[in-house]
Amino acid sequence: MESLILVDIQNDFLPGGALPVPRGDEVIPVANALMRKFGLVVATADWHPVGHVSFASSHAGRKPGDVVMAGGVEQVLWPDHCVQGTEGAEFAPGLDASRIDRIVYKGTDPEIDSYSGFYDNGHRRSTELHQYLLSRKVDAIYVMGLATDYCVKYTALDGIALGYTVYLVTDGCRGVDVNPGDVDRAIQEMAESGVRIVTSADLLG
Ligand code: VGL
Ligand code: ZN
Repeated sequence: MESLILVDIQNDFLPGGALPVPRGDEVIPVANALMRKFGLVVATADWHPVGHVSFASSHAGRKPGDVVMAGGVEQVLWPDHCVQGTEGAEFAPGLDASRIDRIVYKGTDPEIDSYSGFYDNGHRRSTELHQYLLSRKVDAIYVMGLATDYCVKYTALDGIALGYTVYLVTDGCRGVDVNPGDVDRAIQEMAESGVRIVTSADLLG
């Protein structure tokens, strides 16, 4: 069984949002087209409590982009984003959410961040994503969404480590590129780890 995994296609990651991914809105039509081709669609949602450890505002004297230790791992600090229950945390309005079979919430632990849809950044606790995919007999996942160099990358790499066949749908992703080249390096790293790089045209054609 194959599953489409939509990573964090939420208002705060779109232009005008709290943590805007440049051209992040361009992934929405790709997601809508691909959802029609898959029998199973899972969407992850970044879902932080107020005062989350990944927010620069939670650390006195720190600003977005600074790096601190949190939960035993390095944590890049971000503007407040995807706070549980806020409009910024909702899926993009143009996303055909009626086709989503399961939503997996992540980043809910106040003390540690979670880029991957599978585990927190310290690999201490898992979300229910792996269990859910196992229960649906999924062996191949097609990953797309936001942001290429963070949540998409770590979801794809954990998928490989867990034994899935993992495809990255490149035109369905946009990245933050905090340091120019981060997106290209992320794709390179995924490819070297065994992620198969495809475009939506390969799947829709
Ligand atoms: C993400 C930074 C902070 C992402 C989430 O979805 O890639 N990036 N939280
Ligand atoms: Zn986040």
